[in-house]
This record gives sequence, structure tokens and C-alpha cells, in this order.
Amino acid sequence: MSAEYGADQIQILEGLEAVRKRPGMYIGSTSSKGLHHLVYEIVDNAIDEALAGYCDKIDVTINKDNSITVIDNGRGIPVGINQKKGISTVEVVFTILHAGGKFGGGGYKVSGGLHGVGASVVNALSEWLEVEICLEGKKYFQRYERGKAVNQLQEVGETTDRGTKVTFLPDKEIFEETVYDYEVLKQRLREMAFLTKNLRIILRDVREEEIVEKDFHYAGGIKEYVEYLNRHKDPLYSDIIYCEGQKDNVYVEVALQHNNTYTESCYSFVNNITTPEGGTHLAGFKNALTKTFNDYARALKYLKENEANLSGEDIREGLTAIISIKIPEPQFEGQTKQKLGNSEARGAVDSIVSEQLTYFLEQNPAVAKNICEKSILAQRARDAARKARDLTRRKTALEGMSLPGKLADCSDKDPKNCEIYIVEGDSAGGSAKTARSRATQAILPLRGKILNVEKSRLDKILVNNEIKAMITAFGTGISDDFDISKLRYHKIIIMTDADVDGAHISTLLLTFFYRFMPELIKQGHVYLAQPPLYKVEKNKIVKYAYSDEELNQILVEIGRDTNNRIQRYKGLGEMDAEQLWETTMDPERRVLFRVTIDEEESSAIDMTFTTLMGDKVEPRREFIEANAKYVKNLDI
Ligand code: 1YM
Repeated sequence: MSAEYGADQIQILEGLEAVRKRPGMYIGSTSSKGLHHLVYEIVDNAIDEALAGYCDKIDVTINKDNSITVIDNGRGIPVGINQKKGISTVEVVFTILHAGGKFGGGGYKVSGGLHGVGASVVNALSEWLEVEICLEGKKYFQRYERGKAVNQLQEVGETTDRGTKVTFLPDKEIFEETVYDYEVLKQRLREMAFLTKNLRIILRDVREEEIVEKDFHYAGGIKEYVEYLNRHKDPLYSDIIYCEGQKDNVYVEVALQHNNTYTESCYSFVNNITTPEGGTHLAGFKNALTKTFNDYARALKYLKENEANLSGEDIREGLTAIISIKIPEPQFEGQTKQKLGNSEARGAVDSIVSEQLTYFLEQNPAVAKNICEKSILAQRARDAARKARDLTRRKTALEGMSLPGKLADCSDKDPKNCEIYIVEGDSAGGSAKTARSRATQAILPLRGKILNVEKSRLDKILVNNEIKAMITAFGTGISDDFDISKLRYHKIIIMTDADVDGAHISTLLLTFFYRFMPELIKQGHVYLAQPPLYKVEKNKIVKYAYSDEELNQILVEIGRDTNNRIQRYKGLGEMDAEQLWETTMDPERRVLFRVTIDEEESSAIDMTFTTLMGDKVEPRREFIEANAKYVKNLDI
């Protein structure tokens, strides 16, 4: 360390060195997720400025070299010398760890991000970072390389603009992945725009010849978010119910609207950060909703005296809601630190929603009646479903494990060793039964298409034979009864034809798992088998190709000549048992895709299932066209 460094500078360098040594501690990971996180950290500072009321526009650009530029029209980071540190405040913000949040106090510490660590972490993890500030008629500039300032903050010209511009290039020494995904940024920036009323966020991708640009601006904030989430569904009423208020230093905003589906889509946020595991704010909301509707339904005699209260689930059937709160010192709990713990949030949300929702119901009796009627239908369906479930439970108790007749079970009883293949069609099911390794592989053939659970209520779903067979075979139960410790197979493998119908069946199955047994997917038990598309035979040597590219590769390898026999498989049924084993079932040779869910993306996943499985044809066609490149192989 050279002598010209003062004690403060040494501390600074050590701080940023710690970030470079253990980046995961500060941004979660150095995968693509961490890479995108850098953008959110910088954008969060601009959003804070918007929430403070000084900025209404943020520009984000993905540059040709995969560097990112973020520009806001706020006050500009202060440029004066920080007395304690002897450097400009700008430099403090970009070089001192934990200075990303607010110093000086006042207002909400809304800085989002995984740990709210801010600009200095982004700087430490960037090959270079440049900041330009426009403030009081002057333009200032400073550049850093791997966290170190290469010059002092300097005045570089005059301007009539105002604001902060930051450009950074993520360090290739740190990140495994350095290419930005436009779609990922688009999703998150859209969410940020919804959560911040009246803020305009522009995302631009200039990497290709054709520049892509998206402009997000929602005057209605989370009301528009709910409208957007319901856009492919049929709302039960046209109003979006909206509550807003502040109590005990907690600022609360809630927007909600029911649609005619049977699933609940409630998303909660704290200081603009998603809380997939909920917490006190969500609990306060649910409590207020249940209590208010029950009181109302009783008062108007929609619920008779001898009838049971509506359950929270009954009222939330088909509900889309956004719960967004701002709180000065959020406490996050739980394993992933995604669950809000502050007790004052529960009370604040509960009392604001109770009061304003009661008022809304009194003012809008037609809407109120509509929701009550839907909830009462849900209650009856749930009763019927419970009776059906009790019946199956009793049956299981009396007859022991009555596994479905079509199931060819495996002999090993340790779930860790066991897999179950869910196979489309009886003929493929037959081949799979012959081919399988009996000790560890179970086969459950499904007849035709399974019920679309997006379009049915629980009581219908529970009497569907294909679904019943899966539930009994897995052993876990569903929804509230779900118990992962009872899972009988640690791998659930969906095996369908490599065509459009096969893809449809896979999606129906995944929808069912996602809605009723999400833990199966979250804990990584669900897989998609990948049958080959072609068989290539030359002089008794057989090879299989799983894609067109692979077919070409094989043909190059073995030489293209007339002795080659290429067979294109149209379905699993065309393969004999041996071929099916070799290509798709042999653990040594097969290719399996594990199905995963990113919790932070749950609103997008929900939308995908609604789009693919819901009532409306037009959005489905648009989705399939937009994603056609991904399903090319499937569509022979
Ligand atoms: C493209 C990124 O960082 N904008 C930004 C940051 C700050 C301010 C304005 C700001 C904040 C305050 C006063 C205050 C920050 N300032 C600081 C600190 N955009 C971006 N825009 N004046 C300006 O919070 O009091 C940290 S961030 F600490 F220096 F005030």
C-alpha cells in the first residue's frame, strides 16, 4: 500500500476488496441473476429519488458492449466535499460500502435490492464505472476502474440539465455470465414502474442493428398493475378496488379485483421489493379481507345465521391483488429473508384495508353482492371437495394404499431411489412398462388429455380420474393437505410425444402441479423427459438425434451417403421398448430437463399459465407466436 493513502482510503479499498472477494455475499450470486442485480441497485437509487419527489424519468440502456447506462432527472448526487472523508460525496457514494442507502436520515430508506448495498458494490464489481452529474448549471464527471477512482470528480462543462448518469461494465473476472437479457430487465423495470405511480422508465437495447425500446409509465400505479395482471382474464366487475393510507409510519397501498378464474394471485411488496413469502403485511391484508366480507355478507343476509363463515380462501378465489407498503426499517425473516417481520405492518394494513374496503362495499352494493356470491359458490365447492377428499381418505385407510390400477409400480420402496414416468397414451405406456427398470421406475400411463385445472373448480378436479391417479400415486395429497415427506418418488418425469399435443399435455400437467403441488416443482422433483426426434442407422450402427442440429452433426460425422437410414419419430408409440429404454429412460444415457420456478418471477409464471390455459384465444396465439422459436423442435 503506497504511503500517499490516508487511513480512510485504505479502509475504502479494503471494503471494496471484500466485495470483490465475496461478491455472493453482496449480490446473491455471480450468475446471470447477480449480473442483472447490478442494474437494479443503480436503478434503485434513481427510484429513491423519484419517491422523494424529485425525479419522474429514468432511462436504462443496454449498450453494444453489454455495459449499462442509467440516467435520471433528479437532483444529482451531491458533489461537495464530504468533510469527514475529505473526498466528494459522489466518491463516498461509489466507494464506501453501505453508503448506498440514505445518510442524513428522514424519509423512507427505500433502497431496494437484495441487501440494499447500492452503488459502491456495483462499482467494486465493474471493470469500469463512469458517473456524470448535472447540477446547478454544471456538469461533473468521474471514472473508476475495479472500484478505484482514476481521477477526482471534475467539472467538465456547463448544462441546463439536472440529474445523474451512471454507466458501468460488469467485470468479466467476477461474473460467469456478462450478457444482459433484455426480457429479464423488461420484466423487473415494468414492475418498478407499476409500483411507483407516475414514474416513467424507458428501457432501450442498442446491441442489435434494430434498436428495441420499451416505455413504462403508469399514472394509476398498482391499480394499473392489477388491470395488467387481469388483462387476459374476465374481471368479475369493472372497478379496481383501491385503498391507500398511512399509519404508524407505514404507508400502505392495496389494489384488487376478482376475475372469473379459481386461482388467487396476490403479490406483496415492501419498499418496492417483492416478498414471495409474504409476512405481516400480507397477513394484515388477508385478515382485513376475510373479516370485512364476512361482516358484510352477514349484515346483508347473503350468509344465513346457520351458515358457516366464508373462509379466506373462498373470498380470495379468483382474486388478483397487489399489496405494496413502504416502511422505514423493514425486518426480513425466514430462510431466504423474503418474509416481512415488522408487526406494525400487520396492524397498519389491516386497519386501512378494513376501513376503506367497508366503505367501498357500502358504496358499491352491486360489486359487493357479486363478490359475496362468488365466495359462497367457492365455499360450497370447497365443502363438496372436502367430502370427496374425506371419502378418498377413508377409502385409503380401509383398503390400505389403493394405488391406481394403471400404475406399474416399482419394487424399491425408498422414495430417493424411485422415479415415476407419467406417459402420454396407453401404447407408449405399454412400451415404457416393458422397457423400464422395475426396481426403481414406475410407469403411470395417462389416457388422452388431462383436465385443464385453470378452467375448473376443485370439486371437479378431484373427481377427474387422471388427476386422482396422480394424487394417489405421488402420495403427497394436494393444496393444504400437501405433505412432501409422503412423496413416493423423488423424480416425477413427464414423458410426452415431441409434438404440439405432447407439449400441450406437458403444460396441462405442469399447470396442475404448479397450482396444487407447487412444492414438487420448487424442490426440484419434476422433470421433462426428452425423447429423440430422429434415429440414424448406418451399417448397423444406430445413433439418435434430439434436435435438427444434432442430426446434422451426426450426418457430418458418419458421412452423408445412401446407406444412411433416417427415421423421424412422430411419437413415443413408434419406438419399441428397447429403443425407448436406450433413448429416453436409461438413467445412464437419457436427457432430463428439471423444471424450476424462480420465486421472484411468480407473477410472470402465473401469467404464462393463464395465457396458455385460460379462456382467451387471442393472447394464447400471441404468446405461442412470440415464443415459437423455443418450441420449434416440438412442432413437427
Ligand atoms: C442513475 C443513478 O443515483 N440518483 C440520485 C442519487 C442520489 C440523489 C439524487 C440525492 C439524494 C439526496 C440528496 C438525499 C443520492 N445521494 C446520495 C447521498 N441515480 C442516482 N439522485 N441529493 C441527491 O438523499 O438527501 C446517495 S444516493 F448520500 F449522497 F446523498
